[in-house]
Amino acid sequence: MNDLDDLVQSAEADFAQAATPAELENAKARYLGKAGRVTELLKGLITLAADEKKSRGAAINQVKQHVEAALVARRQSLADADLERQLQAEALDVSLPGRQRGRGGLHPVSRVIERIEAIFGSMGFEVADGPEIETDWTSFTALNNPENHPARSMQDTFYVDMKDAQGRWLNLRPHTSPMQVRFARAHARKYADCGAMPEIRVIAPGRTYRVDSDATHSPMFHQCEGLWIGENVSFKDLKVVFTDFCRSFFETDDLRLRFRPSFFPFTEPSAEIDIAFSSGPLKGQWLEVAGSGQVHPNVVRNFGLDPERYIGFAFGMGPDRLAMLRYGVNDLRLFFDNDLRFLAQFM
Ligand code: 2NM
Repeated sequence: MNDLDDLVQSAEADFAQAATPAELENAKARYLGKAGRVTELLKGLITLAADEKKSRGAAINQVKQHVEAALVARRQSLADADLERQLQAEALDVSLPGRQRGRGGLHPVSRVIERIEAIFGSMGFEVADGPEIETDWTSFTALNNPENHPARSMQDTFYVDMKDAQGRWLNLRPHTSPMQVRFARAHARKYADCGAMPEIRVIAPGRTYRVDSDATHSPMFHQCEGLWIGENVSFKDLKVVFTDFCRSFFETDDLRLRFRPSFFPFTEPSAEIDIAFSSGPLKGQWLEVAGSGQVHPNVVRNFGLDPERYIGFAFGMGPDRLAMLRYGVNDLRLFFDNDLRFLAQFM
């Protein structure tokens, strides 16, 4: 091996040793720099005779080209390695689930109420709204509760330590009927001079309050009452409307309804409405879902209407209980603890 071959091998070895671009440029200087080994060889040509200069010069140029090629190759492989390292470091696992913003959702009881509103809305019912603090008159008297009725007692109803301008005690409404009293009275007033009145068809959903607390009773609970008053509205209409509602709400025709005689001060006759599914986990079990009845003539009168002319029915149900049935929840209190681990299951 002559000195020129040795130089090429030595350069290749030095370049391979260089672990960084900076080390590589230092190694380059040792061969191709001003005082580098290839440069020194070229300088040495001066001392040679012309013919020798030509062949030796050509050989050195060959060496220079090999060294330069080795340098370029090593530069490239260092750059490749660097890129590879960078790609590894910045690698993304595109199969990981994205980080999303929490979307939130409606409370299961709110969803049930929206469902009730949509179903009754499709049957022409409006939705009433009203205050949660009511008066003795709208909560009890207008609804035909006698003065000494136990529902009026402090054991059953939350009172507010205040009276309204007419001197009536205020309470947290124990049912949503006061909204219907307000709605019916406003409706009756609106058409008072018309000689005829469009039917009242309204539901009243919302929060209600009673002194009661265990696994199936919460001091705050929800109610949704319905009212249909006209000149020719009968118990048959109640049966049709409520049967339709149950089938829509539970998304099955596979259920039976039972109207069981009962008593409420504001309706006469009155009936509890029970349903039984013909299949599924609750098959054959009678479940009480609502109270109902033909609105008492005294209540129709308190609506501002003539009970000889106007007649109809009302019903009341518990969205909380319907939510328990729909979502298979056995403790009512879970709905009101506001534990997101529980509530998030219903989004
Ligand atoms: C029920 C059961 C039966 C009811 C009565 C009225 C009104 F305003 F017409 F008097 N609204 N809701 C009613 C009737 C409520 O809840 C179990």
